[in-house]
Amino acid sequence: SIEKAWWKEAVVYQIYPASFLDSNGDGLGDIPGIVSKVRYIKSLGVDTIWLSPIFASPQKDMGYDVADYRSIHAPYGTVQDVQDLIDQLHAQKMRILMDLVVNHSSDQHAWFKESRSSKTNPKRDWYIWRDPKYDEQGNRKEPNNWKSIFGGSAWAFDENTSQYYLALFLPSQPDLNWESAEMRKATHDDMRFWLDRGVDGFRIDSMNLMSKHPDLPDGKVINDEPYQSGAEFFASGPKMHDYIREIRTEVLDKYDVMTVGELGFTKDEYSVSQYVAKDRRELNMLFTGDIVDMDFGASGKYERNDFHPRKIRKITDLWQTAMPRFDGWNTVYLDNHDSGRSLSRYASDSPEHRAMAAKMLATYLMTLSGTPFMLAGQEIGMANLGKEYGAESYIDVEGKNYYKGVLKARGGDVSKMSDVLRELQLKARDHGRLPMQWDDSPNADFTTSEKAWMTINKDYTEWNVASQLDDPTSIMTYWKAMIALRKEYPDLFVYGSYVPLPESETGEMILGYERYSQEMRQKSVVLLNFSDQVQKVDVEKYKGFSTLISNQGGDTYKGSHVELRAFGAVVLLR
Ligand code: ISL
Repeated sequence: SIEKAWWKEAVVYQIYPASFLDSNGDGLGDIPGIVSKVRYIKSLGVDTIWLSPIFASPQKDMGYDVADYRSIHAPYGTVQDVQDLIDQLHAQKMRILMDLVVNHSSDQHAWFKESRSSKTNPKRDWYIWRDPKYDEQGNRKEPNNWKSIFGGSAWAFDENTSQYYLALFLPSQPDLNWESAEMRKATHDDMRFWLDRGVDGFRIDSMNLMSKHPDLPDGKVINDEPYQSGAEFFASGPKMHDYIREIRTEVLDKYDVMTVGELGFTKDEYSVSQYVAKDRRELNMLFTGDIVDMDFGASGKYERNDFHPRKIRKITDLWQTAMPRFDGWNTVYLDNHDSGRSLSRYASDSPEHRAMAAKMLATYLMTLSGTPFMLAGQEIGMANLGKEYGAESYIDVEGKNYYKGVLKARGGDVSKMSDVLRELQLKARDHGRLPMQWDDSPNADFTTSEKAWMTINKDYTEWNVASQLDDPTSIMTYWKAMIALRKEYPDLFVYGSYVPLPESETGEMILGYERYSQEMRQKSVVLLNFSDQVQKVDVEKYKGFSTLISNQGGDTYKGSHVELRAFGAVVLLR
């Protein structure tokens, strides 16, 4: 049987600090804004928050470029404000996770400034420096062919010392060299700085990129482009598990905390399980990425690849059954700050389906094993920016770089960009970062400034917190009920076993699964309609079950079958 733990029973609420609430009228969210909403967050039933980075940063990648891990980006507040937030959360018996961004730093970090100052600087090897290569004509070339995750070469040339440094994201985000024991020690100290202030754990950014193949070999060439992925050599390198175990024994084991690692590129279930299998004593859980990439193409995020319910069936079945086999634990999530809203991508944000679809997805998140993570705004059915927003509305560096690259390749002809715009409208990171919609007053009450730091989705006049708070039929009310059910039935929904219902029983548009508690004391059946059509499911074999919750109201049983409305969700219990 599965060992119980607070972090397995937690329900986590992700806050993107820039976009939650602006308390001082500068157009940008801030820490005091979050403090003022602690009671609101608690009222949802969630018990833990994850804060995306709030640290001192030039904000080239919205704080994922940290210049000093021990001070706070001034417009967000101060270390004292963060202490206040930690204390207020703890007073409400809630917890807080911070983002640990240590695969790379900002180029404005004191460590990098020292490192780049000379080849003999003691911190030179805290980053990854290499000599240039030269082609037959004597032209300078990068040390290898790796492609940056944000486009272009993964190497940046430094004139001062005539060497390249590795930067897998932006050139202003140099990769730290985890081979350096001194650098690792300094990073451990930074972690302790926050743990000693009461932080309850970390979401570890780009976790498995910390160990690269020591020879940094060329990536496999799969097309005629100048740069190739190289991920087979920079993800989950040979020392990855050593670094994680060292963090455990040197730092984390001295505190009662949880860790969730962001895991990219590594996909096979055995390798994945090695980070979270209990006997390995590494991390508590992972973001495996596949669930937010279901509509990405083989050649990259913005290649068209339509969502189909079969994809979520496959991924859900895979991890729900693999984790117990390896005695590991996982997360359950559909949204984060790196993509479009799941409501708009995997379900529907059209006016007639939006509320049903948002509730259906909430049902998914709250009835599976693993620790659920929701993104602020999910509780009110926040959606992507609509079709009326053009390319100029997209300000995030990832989408912008992509758009610029394609535009250049197409000779700068904007009229040829409609396919790219369509993909941005679905998947751009901007959608996951839209300011929170608090009420229908100007700027959704997110800020008193005339101009928010980014677009506020104009649908806020209808879709906002205030309008849903006291409405028994609202998305928010349903979310609260779903979270409460998870807390009421942990043996079933948190720790229970998972049995998939085959497509032959549910039809291809329905995701169905059974949950069993120990010794089968409780049994539950979850049926989720991922289509905008009515679907019928035969439930003859579930005689004696009754409806625990449903997003479609009224009686869901029609004799021997359940009739699911468009985006309907039904949970049966016995
Ligand atoms: O954003 C992505 C897809 O749109 C991912 O490829 C993402 O870059 C990757 O998952 C790593 O993400 C994390 O580290 C990045 C940062 O930009 C992301 O916001 C963060 O979640 C660099 O720190």
